[in-house]
Amino acid sequence: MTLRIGLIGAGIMGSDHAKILSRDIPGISLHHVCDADTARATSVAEAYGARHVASDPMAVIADSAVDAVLIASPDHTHAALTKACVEAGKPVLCEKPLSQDSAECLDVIAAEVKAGRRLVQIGFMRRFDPAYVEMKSAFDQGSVGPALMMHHFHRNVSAPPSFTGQMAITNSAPHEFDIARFMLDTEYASISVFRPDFADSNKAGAPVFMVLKTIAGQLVNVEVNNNAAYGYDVRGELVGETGSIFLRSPIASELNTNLQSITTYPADWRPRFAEAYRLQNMAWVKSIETGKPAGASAWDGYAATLVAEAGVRSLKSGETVPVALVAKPKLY
Ligand code: ISE
Repeated sequence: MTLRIGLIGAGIMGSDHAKILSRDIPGISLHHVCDADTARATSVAEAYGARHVASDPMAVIADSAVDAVLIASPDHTHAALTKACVEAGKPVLCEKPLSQDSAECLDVIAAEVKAGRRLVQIGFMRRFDPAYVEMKSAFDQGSVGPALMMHHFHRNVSAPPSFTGQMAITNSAPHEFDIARFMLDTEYASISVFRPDFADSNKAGAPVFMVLKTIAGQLVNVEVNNNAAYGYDVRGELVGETGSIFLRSPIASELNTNLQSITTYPADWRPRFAEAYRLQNMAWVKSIETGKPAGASAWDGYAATLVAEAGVRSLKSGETVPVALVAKPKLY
């Protein structure tokens, strides 16, 4: 059986997903590609063998030949499109964040609860990244004892042109919010957000430094710097009572020359997390075949968005903002 995929959004991530699905994942075909820019949709459709092109995402969701949908359109469209997929009974992999508004996430959750089955996977691909997987397995085996702290830094060369307002907190940081709660298997109690005094806060993706407390009392700090200039760089460390687990980026080679050792940085997240995306998309397709959900759920999407929302409030008020989730539905 071939699983026919509808792709909504044919920009940077949409075309990358089309490539991964067509090149690396057996048993699927790209059937329908949608983008507001039909030339862009056509070029992705032609490159990866999709027969149908649309500019209206609802046409993809309604297409009876589409078995499952991958959403990689702009952030503000994610929740409504994900909800439409759930209402159409179609499995959906939605890029992060599920929304920048936690109320919209709750709408998606309500739709999924009504459907009575898990249909939504959120693209928190780091859960599949071999380095984070190793960190989790070492931690779960008790190698460093109970967790005390987690450090994260997340740097991009420059903020994409689509970045506005507080997207360092609402678009980039949700990866960190998700991976730390996944790693520590807990939720957050509060967040405080700081910005260096001399940073131009009008600049899209202006740097932020956040300190979160989990309900178990652990501390999590996150630096997001979307204009770091030198390369794409994500690191982390989980500090336990008897040791620490440091996250290393995969390095293929190291050049030793002129009394130096040189490694290179990727220009953005795609090479760094290429394997994570591949494994995530594979797990998604497998979860549709087996009916067993994989990866981050709509609930996880809501949890990350709720923290981001509290983070934006903290940045504006200068106060520590509590985070209080609604009761978790049994479905999750
Ligand atoms: C981007 O949207 C991503 O998801 C990347 O993984 C992240 O590193 C980047 O900061 C985001 O803007």
